[in-house]
Amino acid sequence: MAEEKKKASGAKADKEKEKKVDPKTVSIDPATQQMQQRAQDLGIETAFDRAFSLKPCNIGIQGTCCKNCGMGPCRLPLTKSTDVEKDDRKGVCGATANTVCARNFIRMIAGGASAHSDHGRAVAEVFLAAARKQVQDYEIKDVNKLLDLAPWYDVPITVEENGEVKDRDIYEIAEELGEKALNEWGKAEGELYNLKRAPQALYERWKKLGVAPRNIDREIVEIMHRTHIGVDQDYRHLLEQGTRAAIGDGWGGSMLATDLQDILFGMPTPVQSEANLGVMKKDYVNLIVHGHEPVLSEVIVAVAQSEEMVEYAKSKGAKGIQISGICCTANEILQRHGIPSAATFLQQELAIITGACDAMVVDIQCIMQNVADVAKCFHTKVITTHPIAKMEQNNVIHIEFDDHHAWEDSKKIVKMAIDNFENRGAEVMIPEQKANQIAGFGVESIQYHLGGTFRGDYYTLNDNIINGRVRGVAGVVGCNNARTVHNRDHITVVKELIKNDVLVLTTGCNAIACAMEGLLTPENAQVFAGPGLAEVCETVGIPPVLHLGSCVDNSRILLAATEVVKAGGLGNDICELPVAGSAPEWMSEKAISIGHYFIVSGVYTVFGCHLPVTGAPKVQKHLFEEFEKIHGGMWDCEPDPIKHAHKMIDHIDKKRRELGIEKGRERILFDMADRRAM
Ligand code: XCC
Ligand code: SF4
Repeated sequence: MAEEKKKASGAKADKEKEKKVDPKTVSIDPATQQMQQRAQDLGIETAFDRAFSLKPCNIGIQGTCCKNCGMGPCRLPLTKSTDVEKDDRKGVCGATANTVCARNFIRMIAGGASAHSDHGRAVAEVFLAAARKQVQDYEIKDVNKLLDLAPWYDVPITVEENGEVKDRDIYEIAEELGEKALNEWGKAEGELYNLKRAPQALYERWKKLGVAPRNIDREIVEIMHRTHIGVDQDYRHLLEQGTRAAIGDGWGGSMLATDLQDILFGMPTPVQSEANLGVMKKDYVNLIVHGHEPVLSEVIVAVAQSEEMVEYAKSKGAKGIQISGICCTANEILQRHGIPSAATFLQQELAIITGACDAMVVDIQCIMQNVADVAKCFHTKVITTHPIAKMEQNNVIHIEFDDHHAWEDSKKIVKMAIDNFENRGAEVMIPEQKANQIAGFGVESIQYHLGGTFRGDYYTLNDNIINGRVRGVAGVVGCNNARTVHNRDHITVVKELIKNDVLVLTTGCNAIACAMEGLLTPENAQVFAGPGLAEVCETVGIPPVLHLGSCVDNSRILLAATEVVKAGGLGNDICELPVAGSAPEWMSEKAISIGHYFIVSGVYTVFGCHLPVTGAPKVQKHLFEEFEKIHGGMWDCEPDPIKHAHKMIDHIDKKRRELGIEKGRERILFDMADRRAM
């Protein structure tokens, strides 16, 4: 009997094992489906398979599992029998579910803020070295941006000599700026310089609430301290510290990363390119750069485009070198050089499964460890380059990148990819799919396209918001998440927004998803945008979805919103604007930090999938409702992408009513109906 039972359950287990995810269901993108099918045919496992077989922990998902000390983990699920009124769930130390949940939440903020900010710090270090002319391969490229930024840091751009005012030496300005910038991470006194770049009302609110970050690192460290057993045990007070660290990310580390990268590598301007796995080329050496810091990828791009390397590739039988990007490295080299984007976060393993990836060069963040296992089935070389990020698998090569020999190191890497071209074994299968995209918008280029005649402000944009052609503006950003259909929620949310005349600003993997679906071309405004937005896009020649860069470039969205405030007519603060934020397929801690700094900058922000706060209703209520009165913006979560978009639109309409500009929109719609009737 026991034997039989065992046999039966064994058979059941075998059957379970055989059950595989249907490749057609993992993504809305045919290229992704095709490569997932190929992976299964070849017996290679991907994140889609693991998400299918590995169920998420149902207590962790509520945010109520604590493992902050050795007496735990203490699991405090909210169940049907929990009496929410007199909620008596407690860990061994007595921490309530609220405390546990808030601690976990702000630890996610700490993780995200530290990732962005450490990236920013690395850029600041290279920046300072370049200003001091201690590195050969970096220089001050964008002098105008340098001169724009310097005054915010109290760095003079002129000098007085014998009573005469003269321009100050560029490298001298850069050095002083670099020193002050680097000091932002750990300065002993004062507050971050960038805070004053926010609208005055917002800055004053932060001061009044006492949440203005003192420096970038300290607020993150303080999160770790406060969440240690037995320190801060009031969820509102804990979340307040999350707010400090998140502002230190958005207006600190991330903004510094963006600004200094722009000065070092050039300010993005609209460029044309392509996106999706189809950008890889069969007869070319395919070198993929994946990760986040452009300090490395900028030089790799330059090296790979050098005649010497192209000739070398040809000598090895290739037609040339095709570089492409994954994740935010893709966005960085796209916005400055028009290099095509090969893949979103969830397609990284699939890029190797094409059999055509000769080298995947990675640095930090969002790199799946499994790329090394997939690479074992092909000839692909996986090369780690960052001093803080290695992989345990023995097929991974570590070539540590040093800014002082950037060119040499990059050459070594590019050569390795070229030398590997002839080792291609398995049949190459590159999906056909790729789409055109225009990317590389920045605060400055939006000003150029949507500014008034005087170009000093966002006049045209504001005017079109007031007259109702543009209903509002949404920042839709963030990752892919294997727990939902790849790209489906991104695309559904964005399409629904533009259909309803909401101009979308995008970054991160949402930007890559939009590019893959053709939403980043001006022509497609006519196809997907509502009549008002389409008209504006046509007049000024922009896509209905503007690609603003990588995830640290979400700081551009904050500054664009600030420009809208400054241009006038739409209130005095970001929280008064008809705008909303969204991360339909978020997964990383960085997304939580971004969401939080959007919200405490006054932007109502909706996340897709789930948010790990559902196990502590009071914490959720605080973030979703009470936050609005404190910060002007609040969290929300809505997994259904259509409802998700409409929550944003409803908020935009509420703000329009509060501003008294809802009439403009009624008139526009009326006119349009009229014109159509004619
Ligand atoms: Fe990573 Fe920046 Fe998320 Fe994409 S969007 S999965 S964080 S690459 Ni930033
Ligand atoms: Fe449990 Fe408290 Fe330790 Fe957390 S800190 S694991 S709730 S005893």
